[in-house]
Amino acid sequence: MDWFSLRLAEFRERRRRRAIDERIRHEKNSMDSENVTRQNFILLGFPQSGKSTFLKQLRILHGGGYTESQRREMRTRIYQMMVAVMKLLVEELVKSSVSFSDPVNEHHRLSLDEITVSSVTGYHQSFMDILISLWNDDAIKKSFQRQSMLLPTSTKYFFDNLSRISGADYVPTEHDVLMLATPTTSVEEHVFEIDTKRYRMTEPGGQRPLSTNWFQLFADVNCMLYFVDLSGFDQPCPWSDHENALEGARALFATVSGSRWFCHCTHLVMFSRQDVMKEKLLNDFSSFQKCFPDYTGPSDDCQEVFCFIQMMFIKADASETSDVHCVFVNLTDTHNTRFVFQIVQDILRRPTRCNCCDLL
Ligand SMILES: Nc1nc2c(ncn2[C@@H]2O[C@H](COP(=O)(O)OP(=O)(O)OP(=O)(O)O)[C@@H](O)[C@H]2O)c(=O)[nH]1
Ligand SMILES: [Mg+2]
Repeated sequence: MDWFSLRLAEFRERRRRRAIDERIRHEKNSMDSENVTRQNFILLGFPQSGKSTFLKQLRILHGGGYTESQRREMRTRIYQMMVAVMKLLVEELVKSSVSFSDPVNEHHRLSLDEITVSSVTGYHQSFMDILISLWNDDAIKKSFQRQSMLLPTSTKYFFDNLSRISGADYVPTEHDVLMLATPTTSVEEHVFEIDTKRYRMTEPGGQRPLSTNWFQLFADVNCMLYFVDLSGFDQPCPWSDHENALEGARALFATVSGSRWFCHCTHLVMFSRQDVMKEKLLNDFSSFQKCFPDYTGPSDDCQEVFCFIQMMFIKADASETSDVHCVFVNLTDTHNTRFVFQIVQDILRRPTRCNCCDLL
């Protein structure tokens, strides 16, 4: 980056911080005058751990939800994700020199090659036909099984719903919105007013969790919501060769929980993808014991496994003064999230410190 660009970036950063500062001051003044209780949450955790999905749920539950036109606008992102995934599946097939079960798909493969993800800007019957034909091919299904660990978790959901999605009049449902991964690239802030409380939720997406650039966001935080994808126990950690993703999430939690920005607020660990983890354990897809040799219980006993994980995180909490609580949730289930959010509200009402699990 040259000198001018650096100065410009610094200037923008200063302006942004001033704006955040101003907004916090303004909010504080207006709340003081309105006699409203304020709760400031910061949402942290590995990418894809469910932070935005939780915010989407709160919007559905307490923020008016998504209008039909807002949902319709999300169609393109869904089509683009499906085209990107199909390209990966086809590429893997070609690399391993496997032929399609239906020879017509060789022709579709060439057509798909010509489509770039960014060129998909809306509905086209022709590319829907290509997707349907390829997805119905046994060779692609096998490619999907081999690659499933590397693909976004909701991929199967969208392809299983292809006949609905491929309709010209398709409008994503609220559940589709929840299932669609939307990586957060900048700081996102949402305010929800529930009864006489105002909840300000900040997700510093795409930022290193402790970047000092964002210290303004951490001022005045009552509660750190730390999201952990439970189903990562059998997957590699993106930035460590000797840990799995669950161990990596615990290590990051140990760091953020001890930081001076958060050591005095309530720590709430939200264990997401409880549903996916249960499926893996109950169907014997993965052995928890193999991934965590210290665990001595049965691998298919979800309650035992959840207790073990919960203790791992409670022990990892590095703050001496804050409360730490754990909740387990399926964030794609609105009912379950409503229940869990009530527990979160309850926890924040409690005056005393305790380390406990509030929902298994
Ligand atoms: N089945 C299931 N899927 C979940 C759950 N929580 C999140 N997901 C899915 O996980 C994907 C990623 O979720 P996000 O909420 O975008 O993750 P994030 O933490 O905001 O990710 P970044 O913004 O990239 O940091 C989405 O496709 C969600 O549907 C859960 O509890 N169960
Ligand atoms: Mg996000």
